[in-house]
Amino acid sequence: MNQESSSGLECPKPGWFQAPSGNERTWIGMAVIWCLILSVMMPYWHFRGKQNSTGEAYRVKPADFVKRVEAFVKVNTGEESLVEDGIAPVVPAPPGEVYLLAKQFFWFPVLKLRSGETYRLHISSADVQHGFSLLPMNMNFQIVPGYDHVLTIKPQAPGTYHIVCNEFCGIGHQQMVGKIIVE
Ligand SMILES: [Cu+2]
Repeated sequence: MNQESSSGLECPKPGWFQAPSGNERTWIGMAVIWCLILSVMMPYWHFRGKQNSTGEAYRVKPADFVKRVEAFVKVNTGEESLVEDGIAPVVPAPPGEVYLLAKQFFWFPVLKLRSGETYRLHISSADVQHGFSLLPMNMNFQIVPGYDHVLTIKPQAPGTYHIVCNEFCGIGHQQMVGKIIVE
């Protein structure tokens, strides 16, 4: 019988499977053990890790979130705002709801927050999935369109923090850098 299919692929001969041995067996074993360790650590880090969010998120239509960001910027762009790098930072009064939009290929707006104050930071995407990575803190969150991710934050030290996108989101991904100023 001709075992060749119409696509030109051949069926493997009976008895083709051989149990892994030697180095292959060692590597598979290491991978399985590592998977088991991470299966335990992922829930553990959810409760104990300093850089993990509490998972507070709400459904929102991307267009509605954009409107909320625009309203937030309009209300909070007062005389206190200074133009830095050509972009006026938004200076929200604490404590309050603060909005940040991820969009191909920028973060909007630039936020100016006060050290020691508590804010509820809403982050979402207007288009595709992005990655929020706050530097130099190394705090990382997935930003998925359709979800309003809320982080309760309390900036600890004055300075300029940069937000980079760490999820490849398109041809201009590497330009996607935002800023949070803490004073
Ligand atoms: Cu990106």
